[in-house]
Amino acid sequence: MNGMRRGALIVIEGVDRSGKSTQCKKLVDSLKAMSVNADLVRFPDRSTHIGGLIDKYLKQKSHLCDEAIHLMFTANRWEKKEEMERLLKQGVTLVVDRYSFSGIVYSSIKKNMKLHWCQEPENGLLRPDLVFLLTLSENEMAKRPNFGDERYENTETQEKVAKAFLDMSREQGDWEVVPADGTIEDVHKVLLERAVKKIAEVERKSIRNL
Ligand code: T5A
Ligand code: NA
Repeated sequence: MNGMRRGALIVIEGVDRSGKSTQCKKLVDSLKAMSVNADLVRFPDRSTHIGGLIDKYLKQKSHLCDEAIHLMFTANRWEKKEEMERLLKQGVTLVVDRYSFSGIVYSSIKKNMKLHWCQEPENGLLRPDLVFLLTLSENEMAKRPNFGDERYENTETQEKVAKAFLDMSREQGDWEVVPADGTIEDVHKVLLERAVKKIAEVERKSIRNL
């Protein structure tokens, strides 16, 4: 690779309110402060045309059947793939706020939606080098309810989501389950340490697909 080091693809997943966006932002800021070239990516990316349709759906301003919205979330990742790959090859580490695993989990917990069907359209997207799964105890989850009006923001769905994410973490390598009950700083320290290690580990490895 002629001295060219690629960036790492690092994903943060977890139930609503587990602190994903907070941690993604802090991680990018700390990496930059350490002179690591890093950037933030988030899904859904509500700024694209497809993202606008997803935003309307989440705000319950439109109805779409479960299959259609599933494929839109996936398409929202596909439309970013080339740009993400280009950045990684240029040496930029990408910290991603939700990814394919949210897509699979939130759809497959719905009635009549099969796990395999939900996984298939994600195949061929970039494979993360590291996935952090932020978990909350039931006690802490109850302290962070503050649900808004968006779809999926209810206790029943979140319990199913938490279980589905944990099931998924057992089947995958490169996943780190991180209890996120602690303070923002405590959780950040754990993520930063693991991320720095991973960035050094993958810089000469090729980029893989899901
Ligand atoms: N979805 C998403 C799909 O169905 N399919 C898909 O393919 C994808 C990608 C929107 C919805 O879309 C679904 C999943 C979602 O239901 P979103 O835009 O990521 O996805 O969701 P948001 O509502 O923006 O984010 P979350 O609700 O998931 O919250 P976060 O990002 O986990 O939490 P964060 O960082 O915003 O923090 C929440 C609050 O907790 C505090 C923060 O200050 C904030 O007030 N907090 C803490 N408090 C105490 N201790 C800590 N350690 C704390 N960390 C944060
Ligand atoms: Na978020």
